[in-house]
Amino acid sequence: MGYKQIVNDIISLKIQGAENVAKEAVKSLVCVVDESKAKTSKDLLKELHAAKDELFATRPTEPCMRNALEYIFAHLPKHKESDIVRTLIERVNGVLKDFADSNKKIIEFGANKIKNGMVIYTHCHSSTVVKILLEAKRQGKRFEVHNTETRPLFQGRKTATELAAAGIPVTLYVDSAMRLALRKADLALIGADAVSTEGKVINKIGSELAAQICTNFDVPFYCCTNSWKFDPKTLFGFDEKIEMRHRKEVWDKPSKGIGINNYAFESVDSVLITGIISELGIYKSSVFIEELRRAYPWMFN
Ligand code: RUB
Repeated sequence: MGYKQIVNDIISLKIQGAENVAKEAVKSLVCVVDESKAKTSKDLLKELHAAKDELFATRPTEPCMRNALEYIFAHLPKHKESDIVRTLIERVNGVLKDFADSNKKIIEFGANKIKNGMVIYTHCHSSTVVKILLEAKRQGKRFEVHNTETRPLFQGRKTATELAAAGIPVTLYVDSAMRLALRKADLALIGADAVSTEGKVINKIGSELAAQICTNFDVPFYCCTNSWKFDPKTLFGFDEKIEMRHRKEVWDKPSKGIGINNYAFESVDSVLITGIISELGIYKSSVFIEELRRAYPWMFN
């Protein structure tokens, strides 16, 4: 797949979910190098920086992608082309390895939360949550999943399809039946697109509603995420931007005079979050931020 194809697939959500977006974005830099006709190292760097800006703009609520790209660009040499390419590839592989290592731990910690006989609720499609559920199944645990379809683009169907293919009993609900989907749940696991310095988690629209319903029914509500989703700009008073997608995704040809809001994400208040399941362990939001500061000091600089 070429660079432009990856960009288009991220925009159209063919590639979706924070971690998949970040992985494909960093890999697309290697495509930029492969496809480049630049004659000088300066021109190559210019192309790479233009790609970075274009990738940033594809999905505005994706600090995992931004952190990964910033990390790669932070130490790119400025002169010899072979040095630039070598460092770029080393860093891309480094990011992918870090994601893979983190995943192993998140999957282990998350699967430990799942017990025989549980009903587990999830929303949208988080590759992290799906992997936790698959691992619990692999360990021989018997449980079922209730999930919501996630209008307007129905990522919930993707989740349900992947779980059913793995032999996990799964029941899909329309979004407005979220309360019913959660009434019999023992545990809610959702993903994360961003984590703010106040310990808020930004995830698919509907996530805070789910968290509020969990509070009513006393269902533990966990967000499953790697640490790269922390957004450092929230340290300095900038709010995480919530992506507003095209109205046509909601209603192709509405009658004249109808306004449509198509927010892709919303912020879940930290008081509603039982814990954040990350590679660092399972912590309340505020403790997670402290642990993060210890493990990834560069994110705070
Ligand atoms: C996907 C979504 C996912 C998070 C986490 O939204 O909200 O829960 O991105 O995913 P969209 P992961 O479909 O709009 O990208 O755990 O795979 O990083």
